[in-house]
Amino acid sequence: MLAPQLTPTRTVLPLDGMWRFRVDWNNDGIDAGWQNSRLDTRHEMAVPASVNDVFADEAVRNHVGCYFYQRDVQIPMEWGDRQIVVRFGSVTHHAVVFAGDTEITRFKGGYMPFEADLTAHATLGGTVRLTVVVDNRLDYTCIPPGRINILGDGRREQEYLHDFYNYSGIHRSVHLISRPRTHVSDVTITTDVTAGDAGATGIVTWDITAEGEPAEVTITIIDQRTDEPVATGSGHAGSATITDVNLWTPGVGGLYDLEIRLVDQDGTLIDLYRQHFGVRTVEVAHNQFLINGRPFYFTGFGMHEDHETVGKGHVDAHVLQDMELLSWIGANSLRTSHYPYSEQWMDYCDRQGIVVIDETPAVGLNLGVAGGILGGTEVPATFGPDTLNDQTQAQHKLEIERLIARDKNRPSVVLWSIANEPESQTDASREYFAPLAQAARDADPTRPVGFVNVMLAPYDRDKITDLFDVIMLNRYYGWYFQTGDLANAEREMRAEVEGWITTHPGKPIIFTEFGADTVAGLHSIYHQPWTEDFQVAYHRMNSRVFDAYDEIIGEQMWNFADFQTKVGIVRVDGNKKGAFTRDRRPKAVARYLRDRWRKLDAAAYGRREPKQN
Ligand code: GCB
Repeated sequence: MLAPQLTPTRTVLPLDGMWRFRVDWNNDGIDAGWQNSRLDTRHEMAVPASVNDVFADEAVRNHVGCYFYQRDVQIPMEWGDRQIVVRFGSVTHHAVVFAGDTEITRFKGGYMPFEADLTAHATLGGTVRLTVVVDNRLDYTCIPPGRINILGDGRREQEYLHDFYNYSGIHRSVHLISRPRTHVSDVTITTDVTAGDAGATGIVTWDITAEGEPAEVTITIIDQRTDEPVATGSGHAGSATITDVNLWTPGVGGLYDLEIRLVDQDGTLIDLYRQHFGVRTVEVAHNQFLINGRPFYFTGFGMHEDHETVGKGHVDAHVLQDMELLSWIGANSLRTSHYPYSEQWMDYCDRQGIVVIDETPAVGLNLGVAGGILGGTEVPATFGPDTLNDQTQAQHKLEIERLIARDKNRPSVVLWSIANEPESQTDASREYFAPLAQAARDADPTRPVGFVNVMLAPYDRDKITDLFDVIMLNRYYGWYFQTGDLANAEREMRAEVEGWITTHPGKPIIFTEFGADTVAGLHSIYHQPWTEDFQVAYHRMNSRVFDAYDEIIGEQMWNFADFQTKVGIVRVDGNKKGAFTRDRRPKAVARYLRDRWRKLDAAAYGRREPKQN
C-alpha cells in the first residue's frame, strides 16, 4: 500500500484531532444504528492514541469490545472529478468504517494501513459523517490470538498470550486523500549492485501497478543528497542503472526517489508519485549476515511502541526521541517486536541507516509459554481445531503478505521475522509454519526470512529452523532460569549455543532477546535480581557469551525501554527489562551498553575484533 503523499496530482488532509467518542458497552451499537446519526455522547477521543489510559474510568480502560469514533469531514469544493479515500495508518485490532449510514469497509488486523473509498459518498463542498467502530477483541482467528472469558459476574475478560498491554484505538494518523481516478496504486522496486573500476553501479528494477484508464509511465530517479536526476526510464516494468551509486549503508542511510509519472498520449501529467528506495545488497552466507557484501553485526534492541498517556498511539516526537537514544547508545539496529511499527518510524530508519528486523504481529502462538512463564495455568494444545487453526494460519499468511506489501521497498528492512516465540517443537508447528515460510519467500524473494525461537524449543527439540535463513534466539539464562546464578547461567547458555552451532552449521545466530527486569534506583552489592547492579552483571555475562562465538552475529537486548503489560504477579506496573525507563531515562546498564556498542561500531558495521573464548 502506498503512503499518503502530497504531490502535484495528489492532496492529503490530516483528520487527526478530537473525534466524538462513545463506548459500545453491549457491543450492539451497529445493530442499534449509532452510525446513522450524530453520536449521542459528550465524550471525545484524541486521534491518534490508545483509548485505555486517557479516561479516568476503569470500565472504559477494561472494556472488551467496541468503541465508536465519529467526526464530520469537509470535502473541499475544488476537488473535482477525483477519487477520494480515507486512509488509516492502523486501527487496533479491527475496524468497521461508515460514510453516513453506509458501511464502506471493514478491516481485521491492528497494525496495518488500509483505505476506504469515499468517492460515492462525498459531495464537493459538502460534509460526510465518518464513523469508525473500533473493536479490541482477540480470538483464536486473530493475529495476535486471544480468548474472551466470561467471568462469574457476567463481565467479559480479554485473555491474551503476549507480554504487552492490549492497547486499542485509532493508533496512527487518519488522512483524507484526493487523487486522480487514474493513478499509481503500487510499485515494487528491487535493486542490485555490480562493482567496477569506476565505482559500483546500481541496477534498479521497477514494477508499477496503475488503476483507471491506460496511461504511459515515465520514470526519473533522483538522488536525495542533491535532488538531481541520475537516471531515467519508462514503462510499467523496467530498469535503469545508476553509475557510481551511493549505496544505502548502515549508520549512514543513502536514499533515492523513483519519481513515477503517469502521462496520457500527449504527455500531459495524470498522476505523480515518489517512492524512496536504497541500493544495497543483503545475503546470508557462511555464518554471516552480509550487507553490501560486508559482515554486519546487529547491536540494539527489541522495542515497543509504548508511552504514557498515548499507549500505542503514534507521536512523531516519541519516535524521534527513541531514535536519538538509539544513536546515543551506539545501537545500529532494532526489531519491530512484536508487530509492524508506524510508517513514520520506518521512514526514519530508511533515512538514517538504522537496520531493521521487521516483524509481523504473530506473537503468542504458543500456549505452552502462556501457561508457563507468564503465569497462566491451563495449557491446551497450541495447534488444533479449537485453538490456532486454519483460520489463524490464513490470517497469519495475510499479515505476512501485508507487511511485505507495505515495507518491501525499504532498504532498512534486511530480514523478515514472521513470528515471535511460536510453538516450534511439534509436528503440528511444522505443518503450520512450512507454508508460511514459503509465503514470505514468494512475497519477497530478495530478503532472508526468519522467526524468533523460544527457550522451550532449543536445538534438540526445535522442528522448524531448517525452513529459515537465520537463527533468532530469545534467551533468559540467569533470569527466568538459574535466576540470579550467573555462573551457572553462563555455562548453560554456552552449552546451548554450541548445540545450535553443531546441529545447524552455516546458519548465523542473532540473540533477539535477553534481559532482566530492573527497577530504576534499586541497588545491591550482591547479585540481587531487580537491581540495576544485577542488570549490568547479567548483561556483562551475556556479552561474554556473544564475544566467544563467531556464529553469533547480533545482540538485541530486551527491551529498549520499560513498557506496559497486563496485570500479573511477575510484572510491577509493566515489564521492567528496559535499558531506559518508560519515560526514557537511562538505567546503569545503558552506560554499559553505550560503552560496549560504541566500541564495536568503531570497527564499522558493528563488526567486532576477533573473538576470544
Ligand atoms: C519474551 C517475549 C517478550 C517478553 C519477554 C519477557 O520472550 O518475546 O514479549 O516481554 O520475553 O520479558 O518476558
